[in-house]
Amino acid sequence: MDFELDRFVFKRVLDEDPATRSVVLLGTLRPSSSDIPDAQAKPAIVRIERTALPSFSDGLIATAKLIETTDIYAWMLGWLSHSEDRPDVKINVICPATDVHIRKYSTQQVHIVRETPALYERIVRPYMDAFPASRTQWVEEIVSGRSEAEKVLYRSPPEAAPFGFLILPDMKWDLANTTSLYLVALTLLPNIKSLRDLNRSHLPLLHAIRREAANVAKSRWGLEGTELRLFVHYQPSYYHFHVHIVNANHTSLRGMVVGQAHMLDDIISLLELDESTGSSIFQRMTHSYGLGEQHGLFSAMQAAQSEL
Ligand code: M7G
Repeated sequence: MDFELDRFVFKRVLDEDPATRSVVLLGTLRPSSSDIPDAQAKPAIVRIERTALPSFSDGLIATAKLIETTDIYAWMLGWLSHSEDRPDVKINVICPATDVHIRKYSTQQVHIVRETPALYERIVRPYMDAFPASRTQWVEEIVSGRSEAEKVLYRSPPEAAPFGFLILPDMKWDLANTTSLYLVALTLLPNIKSLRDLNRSHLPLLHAIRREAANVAKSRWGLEGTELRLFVHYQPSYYHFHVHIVNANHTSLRGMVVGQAHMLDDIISLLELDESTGSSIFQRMTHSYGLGEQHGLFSAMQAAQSEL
C-alpha cells in the first residue's frame, strides 16, 4: 500500500502534545484511482512529530530573527538550513486505522489500576484472546521477512528456538538522529504474550536481547551498552513479547513513565532472584499501570478496583 499524503483528507485532531512536539490527526485516505467512489476512503491516522535536533554544524541555522534583548540576554527565532539528510518532521500513517488505533491515539485521562493475578485471568486474558490475529500481522510480516527485511540488524540463529528474536529500528525512530535512537527486539514466536508470561526459562532470551542490543548499537552507531535504556511495556499495545531499545538520553517519550515501562535489567534481576518452582514472580505479582479512559480494558479494570 502506498501512503501519498496528498490523498489524506483531514477530519479532526485526535491529540496534540507540546512536550513531544507532535500532533495526531484523524481523516481518510482517498483511493488512488479516481474511478473508485469516495465512500471507499479508509480511516487514516497521521501522526506528525518534530525530529530531534541534529548535531550542531556551521551553517545549521540559515536565518535568525531577534525577538528581544535585555542586558546580557537575547532571544530569537531561527530557521534551519534545508538539507535532505535533516528531515524536519517524522510522519507515521496508519491506514486503515481500527477503532482500537483511534482510541489509542486520542487525548485521554490516564488512571492507575492494579491487576491481581485473578483480575488478569478474569479481565485481561479474555481481552487479549479476543484480539484477531490481524492485530499483530505486522510482527508476522517482519519475522517472515516480507516487511522491513533490509532493516533487520540482528536475527537469532535457528538453535535459539523457541526463544529466538530479531532487532530492527522501531517505527518511532527517524533513522537519522542517533540522539533519538529507537530499536525494538521482537521475539520470533508468539509464545510469550507479555511481561506476565515471563519465567526463569526466558532468562537466556532476555540476556541475549541485552547483549545483542549493545552489540548492534556499538557496531552501527558507536554507542556503548551504558548509553541504552532497555524496557518492556505493561500493558503493551501488542501482545507479542518485545523489548524497547532507546538511547538512554532520549527521555521525552510518553512510553517511558512509571506505571508502563519496566527496565529489562530489573526484569532479569527479579527472575534471577525468583526461587519459586511454580508460577514466576511476574505471574504471582499485582501489576499496577496507567490505563487511558479510551483503552479497551479501562471500564472493566476500573470497576474491578473496588474489589481490591
Ligand atoms: P508496545 O509497547 O506494544 O506499544 O510496543 P506502544 O506502541 O504503545 O509503545 C510496540 C512497539 O513496536 C512500539 O514501539 C511501536 O512503535 C513498534 N512498532 C509497531 N508497529 C506496528 C511497527 C512496525 O510495523 N514496524 C516497526 N519497525 N516497529 C513497529
